[in-house]
Amino acid sequence: MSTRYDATKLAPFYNDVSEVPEHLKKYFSQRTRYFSLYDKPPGCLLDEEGWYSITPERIADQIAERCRCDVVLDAFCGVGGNTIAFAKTCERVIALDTNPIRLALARHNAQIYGVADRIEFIQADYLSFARSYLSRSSSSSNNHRKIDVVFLSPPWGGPSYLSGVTTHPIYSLSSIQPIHGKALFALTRKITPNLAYYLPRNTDLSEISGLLNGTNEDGNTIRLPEEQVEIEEEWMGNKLKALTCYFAGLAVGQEHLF
Ligand code: MGP
Repeated sequence: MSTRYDATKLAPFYNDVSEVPEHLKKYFSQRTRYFSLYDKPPGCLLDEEGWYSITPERIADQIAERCRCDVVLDAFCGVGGNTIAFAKTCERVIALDTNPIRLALARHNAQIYGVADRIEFIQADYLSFARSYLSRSSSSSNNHRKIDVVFLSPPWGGPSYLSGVTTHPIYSLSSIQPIHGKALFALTRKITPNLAYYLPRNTDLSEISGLLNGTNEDGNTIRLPEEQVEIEEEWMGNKLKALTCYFAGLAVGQEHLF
């Protein structure tokens, strides 16, 4: 790898399980599922949040295939699992994260995969980015760049998302960070209707279908004519890992809405 951008001092690279903190060991044992090139020198790097929230590569590749387009926005890029996959199927990837270290790790990992030059890494809070993007688009500025697809893989509130607060561990979109998952959806739909939303496997399905019955803060309805949401279960072997929800032109049978 060319060392145009070296992040090796920003996070430890673990060679052996004995070096890994106890609470990260279960994730380390899945390292090559996260990054098949984990060991390729100088080695993929993950911070703690990266270890527990990265999308396994096979799932990320499948999502990226479904999101094939010119410009995709990865709103919460983390250490780059999805961003790298998008760079294989899309012309251009805009990758946002609020955390500069995580962004540096994502760029480092993208270099290992040889795709960094297709990605624009931006240190930004997605909510501010979205609002400023929308205000620029309403002023119809010429240098406004169209975003075709937005991918949302926000923080779910930590690795305890499965435990729930009741005897029925159903996950509610109200636990999504940094704002209610419904509000995050409504804001994003103003950028593009074509969005993919990566959610916990125990998410309340009625909340997901209810996303299409909401209104934006400006009172506009969110649903396109006859639109439905497609929910894809992401399995690895016999384990269900997560759900990906496809909206508008990303859902099978709704390509005309793209
Ligand atoms: P998991 O169930 O916490 O881990 O996460 P594991 O070890 O795969 O599951 P186990 O049941 O085998 O023990 C499953 C997947 O959910 C992870 O691989 C991530 O892709 C995703 N994920 C987990 N968390 C806590 C988050 C999160 O906060 N945000 C996002 N976007 N994805 C997450």
